[in-house]
Amino acid sequence: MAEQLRVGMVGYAFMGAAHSQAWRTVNHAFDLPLWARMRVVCGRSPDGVAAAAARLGWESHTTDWRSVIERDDVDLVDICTPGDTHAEIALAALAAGKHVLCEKPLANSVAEAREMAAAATAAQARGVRTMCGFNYRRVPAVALMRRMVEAGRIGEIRHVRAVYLQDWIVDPEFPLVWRLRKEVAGSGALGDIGAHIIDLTQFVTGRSIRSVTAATETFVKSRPLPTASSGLSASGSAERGEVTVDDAALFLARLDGGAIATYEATRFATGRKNGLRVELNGSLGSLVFDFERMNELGFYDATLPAADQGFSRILVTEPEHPYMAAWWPPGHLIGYEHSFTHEMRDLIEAIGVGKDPAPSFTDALQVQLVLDAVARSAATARWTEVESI
Ligand code: SOE
Repeated sequence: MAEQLRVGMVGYAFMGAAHSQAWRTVNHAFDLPLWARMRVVCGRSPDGVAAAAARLGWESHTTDWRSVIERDDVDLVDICTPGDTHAEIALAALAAGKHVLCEKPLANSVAEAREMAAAATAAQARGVRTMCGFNYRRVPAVALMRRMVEAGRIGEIRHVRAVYLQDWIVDPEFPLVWRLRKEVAGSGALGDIGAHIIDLTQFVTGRSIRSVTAATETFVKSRPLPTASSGLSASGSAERGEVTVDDAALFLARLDGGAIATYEATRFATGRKNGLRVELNGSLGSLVFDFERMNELGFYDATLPAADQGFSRILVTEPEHPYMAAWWPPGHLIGYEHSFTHEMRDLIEAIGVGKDPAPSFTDALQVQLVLDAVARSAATARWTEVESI
């Protein structure tokens, strides 16, 4: 058996469950230089984390995240907590020489993200690796989209059109969970799902957002305080609290290279459950990714004879397609959870061969700078430049 990569995970809700599935699966799907071992999971509730360890497959459990970092049988700390704890945990882990995988967005502020990126860069010299968990990069159809853009298949990109549409808080009586509190989440739809489409569009185009003009809205101003919550569901009490984050964020953007873009991130798109869609229009064609049809990539090839032109649908299940050789014969589809398995594949391989995985904490800092520019623009109703790294 390959050398072990011993993992300690902090947090065990939705992302913790998705990461656990990936740690359990990755070495059974891919031949990798290291074998992931699920040593310890950490959570605030003694009973909750004990049940999570049993359910998710962790060898031990604790309620003290610092003990995870102090253990000499943990090589990598996987941070699956709300954003208000990312910086403290990541900085402590890096100082202890642990590799770090941190869920998105990297932090709740630019200042924290800068500190984390600087610490990660310094740690690289000690062979310590970091990655931020923008999992949608690892959907095969998204990775293929990037490959086709890089190959020039759609020419010069003129338009980027990205939406991330959810509706889990349309009910005004849905409780005030942590994702709706600025002091915990940093922002609302903007940082939670807007971060995904910012990273994804910069990844597939290879271009960075340079300036934005934005509008945000909070439709429901107060909600019942939660009595219990898990993932995206919760139950409420009679007492109410103020919603301190955006319910929706819409912005226009200019990317380097000349493309102009539209972005929409909202949790009030009634009927849309996890509606992530990106369309690129170029001088030679277009590409469309729709998460609700995540095994397909839409392609319009304007170099064909006019009579042959039309949006085709590439079924992204061939062994030649990114990640797919590890799974099933052509035509057999994969799911949301595979994006996390692919994320762990790339992280383990990078650590095993001694290179820095992507997206780095510096890549994630750039996303944080875009989030900050959107928030500043929404507050001033002006076009706003994205600060430099
Ligand atoms: C809630 O909006 C959420 O769980 C996000 O936090 C995840 O990043 C996204 O992948 C699914 O929806």
